[in-house]
Amino acid sequence: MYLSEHKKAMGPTSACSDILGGRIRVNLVVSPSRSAHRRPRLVTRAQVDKAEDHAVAVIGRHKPVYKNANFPTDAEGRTYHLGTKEGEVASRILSVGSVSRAQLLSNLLDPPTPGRPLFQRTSSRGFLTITGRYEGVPVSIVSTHMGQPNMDFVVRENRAVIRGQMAIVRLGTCGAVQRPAKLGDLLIAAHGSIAIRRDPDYWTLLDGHESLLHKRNGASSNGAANGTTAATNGSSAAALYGGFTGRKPYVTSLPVTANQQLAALLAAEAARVVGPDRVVEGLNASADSFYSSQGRTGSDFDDRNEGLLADLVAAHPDLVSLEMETFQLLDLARCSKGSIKAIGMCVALAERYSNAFLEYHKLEELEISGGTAALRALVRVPLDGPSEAEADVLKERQVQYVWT
Ligand code: R1P
Repeated sequence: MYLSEHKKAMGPTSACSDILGGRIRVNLVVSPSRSAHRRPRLVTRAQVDKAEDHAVAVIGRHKPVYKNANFPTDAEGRTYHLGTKEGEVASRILSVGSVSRAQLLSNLLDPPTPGRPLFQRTSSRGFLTITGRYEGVPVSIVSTHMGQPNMDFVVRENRAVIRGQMAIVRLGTCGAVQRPAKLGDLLIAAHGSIAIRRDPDYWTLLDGHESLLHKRNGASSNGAANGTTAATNGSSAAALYGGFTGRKPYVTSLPVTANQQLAALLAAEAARVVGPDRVVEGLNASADSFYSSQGRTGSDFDDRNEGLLADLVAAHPDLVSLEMETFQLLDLARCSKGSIKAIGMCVALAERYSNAFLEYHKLEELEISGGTAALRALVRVPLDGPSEAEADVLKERQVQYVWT
């Protein structure tokens, strides 16, 4: 469903936010109390294809035919998870976590021309892509959802449908790990990002979990169930798999760097929007869990993470933010053979050192501030266009661009 229709369906709902003297109307939330006829219509993919007005969501398992198992695309060239094709995604992408943030920030785009609404597509996996222009330059806003695997889909599948160099800015939310980062600040991963991973082998070796060894030793299922097979205790596992000494429950990677040109542009634009005292540049850490590998403690699981945050800060004095996607973005950009410039910036939603959490009603304005800075940086960063050979191929294929 296009945005204008989305707004019609939602009705004039939520708050207006003032930013930079401009008034931005935000239509975000479908209240559960709204009458059924106002809720977005759910249709099957077959109905979407026939419908004149695109639907807000796609349900069901009907999928087109995919032929290439190595990198599946359908007959139209649409990618498997994001569902977009060449011409629908701009080379400058703002990646945000949630669908509602993507919809909110689409209000910052140049107003669409009459009869030509912003391009919007929701894939069967729930990835939303909105394409339009910002300050006249084509940009896309993509909801990336949570975690490194989802960022992997977004970077790789967008790379596949865009020719020439790309720029990707992530605008997320995060925990502020230490001062000077504080609630509501914009934290920029200018020093790059490390990854933090919970290492399940730590528990395997510690507790002597047996399944792996049973398989190796050819144990019968009965033996495995009864734990009677030889060499199935933790020390045997440790002997086989490298020993327990020095093993830690959480593994951190070396840092990957961010694009410094984009980082400088983003820092300057963020300072212009919110003021320099509310922008902090430093190192980010992306964890593979919101809980254990971000040092959140609880009694339901044996997580052994009580000292994790202190260890991270001691090892990385410039660490400012803790979230779940930036590392994957920077890592893929680093491996993109020079074809992707990337940076991450997050609104500090929590202070991990004081345990404070931002009042949620303040988030929307901060998202708009961060989104404004990110879009400004995105349209200013220089990018190489497609090579001559690629341009020829595009011409031959007569690709239609949704922003023209
Ligand atoms: C966890 O609540 C989610 O919020 C943060 C984390 O990285 C994770 O995705 O970012 P987003 O607000 O962009 O989703």
